[in-house]
Amino acid sequence: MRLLGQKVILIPMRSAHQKSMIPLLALSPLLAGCAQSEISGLGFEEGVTSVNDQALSLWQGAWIAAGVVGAITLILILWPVFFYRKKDEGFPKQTQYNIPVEVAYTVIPLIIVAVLFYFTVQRESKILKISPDAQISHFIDVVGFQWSWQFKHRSAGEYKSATITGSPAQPPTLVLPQGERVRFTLDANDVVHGFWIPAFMIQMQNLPGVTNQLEFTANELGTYPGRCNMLCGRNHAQMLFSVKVVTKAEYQKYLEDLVAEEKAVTS
Ligand SMILES: [Cu+2]
Repeated sequence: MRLLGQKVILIPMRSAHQKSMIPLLALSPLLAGCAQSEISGLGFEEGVTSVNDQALSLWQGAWIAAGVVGAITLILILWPVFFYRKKDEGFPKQTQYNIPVEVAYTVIPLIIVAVLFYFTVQRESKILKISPDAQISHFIDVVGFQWSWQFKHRSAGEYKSATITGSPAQPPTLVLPQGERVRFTLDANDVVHGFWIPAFMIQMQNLPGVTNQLEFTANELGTYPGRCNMLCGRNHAQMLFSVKVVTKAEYQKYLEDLVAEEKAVTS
């Protein structure tokens, strides 16, 4: 179409309905990847391990507390913006040395930190509790080294130990039995590493010369990514591993195969 010598391109107008659909459509691929439980768990699922059972409500509570504090702060910022706009050129009334206000903004953050601290310590002490050996089904040593992991499965029936050692080229898999309590003993050969399984809401450091211990039960079958989360050197980013939760029978079979492999190599 030409109007006064200029070419005019007609662009069809989108209806209001179409416009309102755009953000929803943009979000749908993101939301489609999330299970309902992941949304309510703010990125984490309930019941995946015994640690999730303790840590998830702390995670949700901290976000709710942060949301409430954020909303109150936003209201306090917007309130003067809308209701106390500049009305004249006069210098506004000054309220410095207002003791009640200064006491309030000192005491309120202290209370928030104290409440978060209390619940964190309470959950952490439950998560880090070490049970009597008789209540533990399996013992696994986790050794971090530059730049991979070694998992040594101990006290598995008649097997003394079965070991899997990874490399940056071949990241190892940590196989765990579903529903059985496992005690992990964490060590490092060289520098500090961080044993981290994000979906299980756990991370604990592997320290040279110090032995750390952690126990949990993996409850959901599946494969989960694991990482080192301490910057431990040039190839830190390659310190990947997988965690595979299998049935008890599959775990026993896995140990048998691992022992057979070790025997074949050493004989
Ligand atoms: Cu590392």
